[in-house]
Amino acid sequence: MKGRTIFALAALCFAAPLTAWADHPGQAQLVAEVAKDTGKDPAALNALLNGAQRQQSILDAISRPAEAKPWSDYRQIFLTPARINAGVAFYREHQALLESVAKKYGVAPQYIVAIIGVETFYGRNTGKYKVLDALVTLGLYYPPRAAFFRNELKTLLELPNSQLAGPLAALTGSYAGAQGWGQFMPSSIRDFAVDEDHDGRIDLQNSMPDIIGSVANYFAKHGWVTGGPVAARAQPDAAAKPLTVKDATPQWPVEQLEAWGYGPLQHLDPGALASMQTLQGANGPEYWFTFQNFRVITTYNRSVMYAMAVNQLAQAIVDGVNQSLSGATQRPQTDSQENATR
Ligand SMILES: [Ca+2]
Repeated sequence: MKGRTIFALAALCFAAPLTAWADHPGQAQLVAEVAKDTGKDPAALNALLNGAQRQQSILDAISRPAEAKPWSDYRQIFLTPARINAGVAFYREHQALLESVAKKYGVAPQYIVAIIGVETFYGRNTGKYKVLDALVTLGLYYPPRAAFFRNELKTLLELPNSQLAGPLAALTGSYAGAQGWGQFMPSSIRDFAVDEDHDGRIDLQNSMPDIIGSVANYFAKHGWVTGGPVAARAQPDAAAKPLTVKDATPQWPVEQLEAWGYGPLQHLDPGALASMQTLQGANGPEYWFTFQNFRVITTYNRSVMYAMAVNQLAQAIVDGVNQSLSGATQRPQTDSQENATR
């Protein structure tokens, strides 16, 4: 019996390299689909996928329950002096590029800076996981989100090399497979990334014009309103009508919200469509009119706290740039409404 087991093990060891034992579940079907869509060589696709590994650390990361932090705690993660100051420095270093790209796409430059500040601390933390491992693990070994991540894996395999920051097998990113300074998923690279420096490649890791242009184009394609407001504080009166708000979609004119008891703390266009968001601040609930551009930020990450952190970081960066330029004539482009949204 013992002898036979050893023999069987030895046979397995010799046989293993000759078989397809390393295939991931669903790999053959995936390779067939990608090869059909793109004409890519199935053998090369299989080699790529066989080099990818299911990573337990990725499954652990995505399964970790999200902490339900109140806004007052969440805000402190992103609105730190270090992140604000680095954003001001980034803005000044890339001011000409930022403002020309923002103008071209009709968006506000400080929001581009704030997105990459919140996502990766201005490129310092773009992620250490292999993107292929991340998407193989979540697309093929994580049933709760398999439909989404398998599609992202397929898209990654279908992207032309000219839209990747390097060889596909070597790309790194977040545990969810997001890449570059703006943390784009493969479908966002395909649909929204741009070759802003016109070198024939899209490189969201190394080309500052491509990084900035791609975030700007993402905002523009998701409906950013040029010069439009983002968010403004409200002061509800004691009899304010309770509202059920499920997301950041603007659904009531400002004047309707005012009639229901939500007074704005600054002048707002009475006809502008707004949502009314409640956040748990350090001194109790905060009420916010939020507008279309706020909703656009939530397409990047659906969390209302995320969008508010981006909004407030953007404002803090503008304030810092203006202070550092005080006395000089050149000031960053801002919009009076946006500038008064804190
Ligand atoms: Ca480029």
